[in-house]
Amino acid sequence: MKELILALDVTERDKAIDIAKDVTEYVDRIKVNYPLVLSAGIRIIKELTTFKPVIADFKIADIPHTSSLIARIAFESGAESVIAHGFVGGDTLAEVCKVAKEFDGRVYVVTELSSPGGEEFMSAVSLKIVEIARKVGCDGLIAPSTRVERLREIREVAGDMEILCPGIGAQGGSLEALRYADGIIVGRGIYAAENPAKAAMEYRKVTEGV
Ligand code: OMP
Repeated sequence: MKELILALDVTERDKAIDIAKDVTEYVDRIKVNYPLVLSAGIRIIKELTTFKPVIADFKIADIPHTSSLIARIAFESGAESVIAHGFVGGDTLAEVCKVAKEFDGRVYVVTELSSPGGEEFMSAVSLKIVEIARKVGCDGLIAPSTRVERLREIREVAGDMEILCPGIGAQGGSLEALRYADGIIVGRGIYAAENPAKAAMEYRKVTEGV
């Protein structure tokens, strides 16, 4: 069985809570990104933890000190893991991992974005990002379901590091990603569906079957 993570990119607190309530039995974790935190406030993380563990997707991408402050706020606000960009280099990743350890938290590192633009710059260095994330001791990687062949290469370098794949549904990514990933991240395919619970249940069936 693989993990199903809801990317809750809505911009209203009440809507976020309603959707979380509706889908909670089908998803393993909830990922919160800037659209929700900037509109509902950082307290939304704690609120959502009453349903499922929350990943704070702040795509941390700054100098080590600033990045460590961001990670600390995320963990103090109740997040169980954070997402950082890998292109910032090993010094920033090491600082973020240090903070995560204090909270027993996890750090996921973006290898290359799942969107077409991810191929313009990030593809060229994503395998190196995997090596650095691994060396520094980060827990997992975010890798594209939209480029399965690249995902396979990332898995080869990643060894047994956890890999989570966004892009399925709205971005046209392939469920074939589940061959190499430990879990999938689905946003609009669930929260923008006419019936989010039903959509989540369908994705659950798929992730359960592999
Ligand atoms: P949907 O495209 O609506 O399913 O949402 C995908 C979610 O995954 C969004 O929250 C994105 O910010 C996130 N994401 C990507 O889509 N592509 C990536 O390469 C990395 C992420 C991420 O780090 O979660």
